[in-house]
Amino acid sequence: MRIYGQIQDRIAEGKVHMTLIDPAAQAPEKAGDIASEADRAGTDFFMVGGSTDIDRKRITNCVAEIKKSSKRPVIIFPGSSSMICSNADAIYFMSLLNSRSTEFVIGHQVMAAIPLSKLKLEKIPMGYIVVEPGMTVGRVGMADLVMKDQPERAVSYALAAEMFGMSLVYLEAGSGSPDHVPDQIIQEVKRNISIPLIVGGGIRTPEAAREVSSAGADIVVTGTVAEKARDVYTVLEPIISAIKHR
Ligand code: 1GP
Repeated sequence: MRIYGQIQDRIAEGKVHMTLIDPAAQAPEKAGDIASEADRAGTDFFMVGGSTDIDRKRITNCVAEIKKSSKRPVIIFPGSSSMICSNADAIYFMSLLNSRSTEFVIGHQVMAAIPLSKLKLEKIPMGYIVVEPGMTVGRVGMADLVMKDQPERAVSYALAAEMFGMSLVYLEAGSGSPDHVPDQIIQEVKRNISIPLIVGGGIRTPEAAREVSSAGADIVVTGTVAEKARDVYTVLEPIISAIKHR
């Protein structure tokens, strides 16, 4: 089954967890170790990517190691048009909707369009919205950040994504953010859209994960918490259990 169908099926059963692995943050072998522990802890999908530009070989090796460690699908989460590789299962064809630069709204996507059209890789169109503080992706992506007290702006972007026909909306506080996306923003966006909602950035504890999923996130993403953990399983298992209300 196609990956987007699998995501929808998972959401029909309950909340979904995705583990983000940044190929720039560690060697491919370490990425494989994280994937193996995250799989054991019950993650549903892997996302591979980040804001630091890396070459195709590095991302391909990272995906290969994850695939050796787990049968869960791997989705590329590209920071630029160069982050394409054919050994993943899918790629978010994403637009940073609130970027001040057309490069991140449509430029990279145009550059990637012909090479991507030649790959069998499933493309999942996604509207990406960066919320304060935004961290590296906010800076690199030249985001006109949605501030914490601007739920209506977030709703406007999310509705625009849905009306464009995108399959997912992603609310991003930025990797390593001190705070996750505020509950009110998540609640109001969720109330106004019918496509699945992903929330990530700054989720490090079971309490935060439960809060974000209770506010309305269909899919909760964690990255840094596993990359920094000495024991990935011990840190991730309670977070995933909190999201899934196990
Ligand atoms: C970043 O939303 C993801 O794109 C994950 O953020 O690294 O803070 O978990 P963290």
